[in-house]
Parts: sequence; structure tokens; C-alpha cells
Amino acid sequence: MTHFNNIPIIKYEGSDSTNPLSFKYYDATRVVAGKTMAEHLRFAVSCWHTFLGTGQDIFGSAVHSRSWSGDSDPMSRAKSTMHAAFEFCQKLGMEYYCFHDRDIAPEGETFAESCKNLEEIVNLADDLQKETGVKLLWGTANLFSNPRFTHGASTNPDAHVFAYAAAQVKHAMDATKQLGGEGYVFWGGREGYETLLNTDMQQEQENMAKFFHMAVDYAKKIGFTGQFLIEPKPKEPTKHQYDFDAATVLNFLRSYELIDHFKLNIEANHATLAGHTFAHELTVAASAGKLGSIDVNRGDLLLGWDTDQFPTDLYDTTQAMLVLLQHGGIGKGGLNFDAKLRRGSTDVEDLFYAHIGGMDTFARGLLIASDIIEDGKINEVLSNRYSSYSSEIGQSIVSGEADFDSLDKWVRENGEPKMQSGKQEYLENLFNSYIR
Ligand code: XLS
Ligand code: NI
Ligand code: NI
Repeated sequence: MTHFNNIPIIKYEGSDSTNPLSFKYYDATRVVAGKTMAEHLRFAVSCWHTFLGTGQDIFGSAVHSRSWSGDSDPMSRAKSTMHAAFEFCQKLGMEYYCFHDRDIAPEGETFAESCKNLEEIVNLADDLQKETGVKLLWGTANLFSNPRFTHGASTNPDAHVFAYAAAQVKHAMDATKQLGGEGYVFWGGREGYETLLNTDMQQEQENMAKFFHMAVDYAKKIGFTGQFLIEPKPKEPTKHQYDFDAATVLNFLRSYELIDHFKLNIEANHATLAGHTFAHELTVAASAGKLGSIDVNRGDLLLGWDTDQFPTDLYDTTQAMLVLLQHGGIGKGGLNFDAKLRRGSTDVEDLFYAHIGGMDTFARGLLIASDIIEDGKINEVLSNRYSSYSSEIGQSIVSGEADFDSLDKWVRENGEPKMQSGKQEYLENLFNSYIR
């Protein structure tokens, strides 16, 4: 059975096209700044939102019904969903997909049965990957939906739950390895706390570090060479998540000697939840050489939670692509649409409009960011701004030769610094002039 019979293969038709089921900017093979668009963007679909999303919210039950989710037998449903996922990727020319273990295979009566279910579906995914050429960007484990994880997974006060989480991750890593995943993601799920009255923060964080070390050791043992990624998020579901933002996670990784084994998966909506911009979080990660992958979506200015909307803000995607181009790209990571339809968007076509819009908005952002870099005017202001560090005194600071005494002497001889404009408005106008 095919699931998207009414949807054509989505093609690039250019910005003049009025066909809503076409790309206006994403032209996979077009070369921009030395690489094809597909190589720059490495788009992925997220199984949890796109194929399992039902529009359910805290006030109401499922409203989206899909042809692949009708079967009452959970394993048959999982198989149709996997077929639908690969068909969807092929229609969109989407190269990658991402999943949680429990998105793709149902939990069984026992842990052993859950593992068996997962193995069976992973074998199917393996076949479908070979048949279609669609690849796995990353895998992960769902350590938050089942009630057993109510008080956390690796940070759970109960060692039994820690053990359960470890066993589950072991199998999710096996699955990711079998499918040739480029990476393996740890998103904090319920790793955080609700009240300090019942929380030993130090022990919880130490346990989390132990958990990651076990993952690193297990990867070595099985020869999994994909990139480990941590996805920061400040809150939701817990009031305080330990992986608050990029800077917090980098500090955690350094403190527990994990820094060499992990990079970050930055999510746009998590950045704004943390009180940062998307570009800020990308820059923090990239400046540390730790930008591993990206979950692309957006929040809503007026709502304070992880709304996971599809990215349509060109200003934002341009800034993101600017960070990427200036830091040498996304490497083996990709741009995963961790985004879901609004509850009221009930048609299957809406899934296509949503992904087309997201892919086009990033492709257009890439084109603009590449123009900005090629034109060089913004970078010229930027490098002029720091040019004094190439002067004699600047060099002595950068090289570490200068000390307080030598700088005291220099200031006595050279007097007051001259005020320099930061030219913010000029730069903002310039930035806007490239958005066409
Ligand atoms: C939730 C996270 C989640 C991760 C994968 O907010 O974004 O979807 O990306 O576990
Ligand atoms: Ni995410
Ligand atoms: Ni999220």
C-alpha cells in the first residue's frame, strides 16, 4: 500500500512557480559556496512528529488520522509507519530520517519483548534504506514517555530505573549502528528536577556523567563510530533540565572528562526557551568546535513552551546559515525537522507544505548567507572592529607576552582610547539589504 498517492514527487520549480507542492529555492544539486545545497543542508525528517503526531494537546485528544496508523496491531502499525516514512522521504527528496526507539517499535509486555520488536523493525528499516537510499541521520532512545521514567532516567533516584535506561540505550545504540546512523542523540528527557526538597543535584549529575561514560565505552566495544550528541534544553518537561543550554552542557562535558566524545545538537526552539537566540546557541557550540547537528524548528514569541513549529522565519534561517558557513558547515550532522503540524492542520498535504516551507526557508537562508559572505561588507566591519589586535600592543596581548605591568606602562605613554562606533544599525540595514 502506498500512502501519498495524491502527492507528486516534489521538484524544484524556482521562485516564480505558483505550485504549492514544489520547491521555490531548494534545488538539491545547485552549488552554493562550493557545495551542493543537499550537502550543505542534509535535511532529515523526524519520525515522532511527522508520522506519529496526532495534533493531540493537553486540552484535547488526537485529531490527525493517517492511513498508516489505522491498524490495531501495534507491530503491523509500526511496519506501515516505516513504509510511509520512506515513501514520504522519497517524495520530498529528503536524504535522512531520525527516530527514537519507541517511535519506530512498540514496547512489549517485557523488556525482552520490546527489544525483539525493535530488532524486527530495524531489520525492515535496514531493507528500506537499501531499497531507497534514504539514510539514518541519528537514532535516540525515548527515556521519558513511559511512567517508569517519571523521576528521570540516568538521574533517577532509583538505581533500578538507571539500569533500565542503560539497557534501553544499549539496544538503541545497536539499532543506530546497524542502520549506519551518522550520530546518536541524547536529549535530556526528564533529566532535571521539580523541587530541590527531594533532589540531590550533585549525585544526579554524577550519575548522568557515569551513564555517558558507559555509553562511550559501549560504543567502543561495538565499534560504533557515529557522533555522540547532547541536545540542550532549559526546561519542559521538568522545571529545570540539567542540559540547560550550550554553555551549560559544554561545562558539564568538560567537568566530567566527556568533552572529547560529544558534540551538541542545537534546537532553535530550545535556544529561545533558554532566553537565547538560535544564532547565539549555534555560535556558542561552533566557537567551541562542538556544533554537531541541528534540530530546526521555531517557537512562538507569545507562547512560552516548545511549540516545535516549522521554521518559516527567513531572518532566523539566514543568521543560522551564516553561522554554519562561517564555521565550516555541519559536518556529519544535519538539519532535522523536529517540528510538528499545528493541531488544526489536519490534511496529509499539510505535512508536505510544512516540510517544503522549512526546506525552502533554509535554502533561501543559505543563498542569502552566501551572498553576505561573498560581498564581504559585514565581515569587513567585523574584522576592522578587532584590527587593533594586529597592532603591536594588540599582538602582545594575544600572544600572552603582555602583563599588567607592561600594559600600565603602555597606557601611561598612549593615553585615552578613541571611541569607535559598533555600527549596529548600519549593519542591520546592510543585512536586510541582502534579503531578497
Ligand atoms: C524535545 C526534543 C526531542 C529530541 C529527541 O523537546 O527536541 O524531540 O530532539 O529526543
Ligand atoms: Ni529536538
Ligand atoms: Ni524540542
